[in-house]
Amino acid sequence: MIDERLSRTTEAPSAATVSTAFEDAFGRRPDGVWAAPGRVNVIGEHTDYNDGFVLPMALPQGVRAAAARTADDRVRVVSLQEPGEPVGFPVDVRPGDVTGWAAYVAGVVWSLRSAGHAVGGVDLAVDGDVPAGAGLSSSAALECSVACALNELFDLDIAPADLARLAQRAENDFVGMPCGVMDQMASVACEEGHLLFLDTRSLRAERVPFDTASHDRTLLVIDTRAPHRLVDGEYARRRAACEAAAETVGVRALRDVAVDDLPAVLPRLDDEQQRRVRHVVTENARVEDVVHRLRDGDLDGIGPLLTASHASLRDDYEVTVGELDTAVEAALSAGALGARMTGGGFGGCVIALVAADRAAAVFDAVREAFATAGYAEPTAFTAVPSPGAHRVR
Ligand code: GAF
Repeated sequence: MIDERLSRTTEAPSAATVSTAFEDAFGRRPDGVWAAPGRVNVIGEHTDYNDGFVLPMALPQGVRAAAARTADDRVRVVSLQEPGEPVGFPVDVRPGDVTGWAAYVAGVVWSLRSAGHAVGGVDLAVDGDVPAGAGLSSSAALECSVACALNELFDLDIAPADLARLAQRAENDFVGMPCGVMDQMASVACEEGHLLFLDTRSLRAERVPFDTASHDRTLLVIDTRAPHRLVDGEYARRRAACEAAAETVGVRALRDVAVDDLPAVLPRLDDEQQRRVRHVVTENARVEDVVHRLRDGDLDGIGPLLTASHASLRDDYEVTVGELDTAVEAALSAGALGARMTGGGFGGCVIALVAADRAAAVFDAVREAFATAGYAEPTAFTAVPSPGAHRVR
């Protein structure tokens, strides 16, 4: 039995609410409503921009976008999370023209049009319930809800993986965040009840069943509410170190280095690169190990691999902060089978695999440890693998 405090605190943004917001802003009904989810990554962190493996699942939380074509060549967008007049821009918007939250929307319009897709004028209303800044991919959910809406409204017929790449390009080249493709692929390609085992080089995906309830287990997501610190600069720096190391080693990407290659490869790199490379290479191996165990029905067996991933992110990749380490340690001390930070790091969330009847006790232990350390009060919810992006109405 799950403690009530750990069930979702917010109602899913409803199609009716976002449709009403659209009608209030634009004085007519939308042509349709599309939904795209946020995600948690079960394992495979900072591997996607190294052409490696990831294993995310979609969350029930996400963004809904109500949209309708217009006769002119302008885009207007309102957000229920950012009350105010619609943000407007021409369809031939360019990087730098729009900043703030609407840049994620403008970036998708720019990215699709830059790839030759005939996107015309459109009105949009968006509503989301992915906590912003928690590392649960609220930006990818926004990008992908808009990308799906444009794809259908303008009959573009873009395949999901291509849509994810275009949304990633919006974030890389319009917003200026050099992310990999995991979050956008998770948003468009995840399926209910499954993890997405994704090869980020080929974008080949396998859906791996993930039914924690049938094992009396729960995946607890603990939001440390630690403010993201230095995220953009540090993320870009990690990425650059990996790319430089790949060049030194003479491989296309670190994905091409195996664990057995490490003794020969590491001495050729500087100290910082050695640590980064060791993380990426061992993390890819852990993802494959987790997938093998899940295919064999060994859910508890993934626990130590999750914990090892956290240690590697803390010691070698250096993207954790005190709140993340404290949450993991407290969860493990209270009996979690495994725990790790999820997402880019420097704040955000921890996931913990726990016996279902221990979920509340594990969360209480984290709260107590946070109170002792003088950290802000964390929040938590239990996550189930939810559907990827789809049209709601
Ligand atoms: C962020 C990025 F957006 C992803 O592409 C990925 O690199 C992740 O950090 C780390 O695994 O969510």
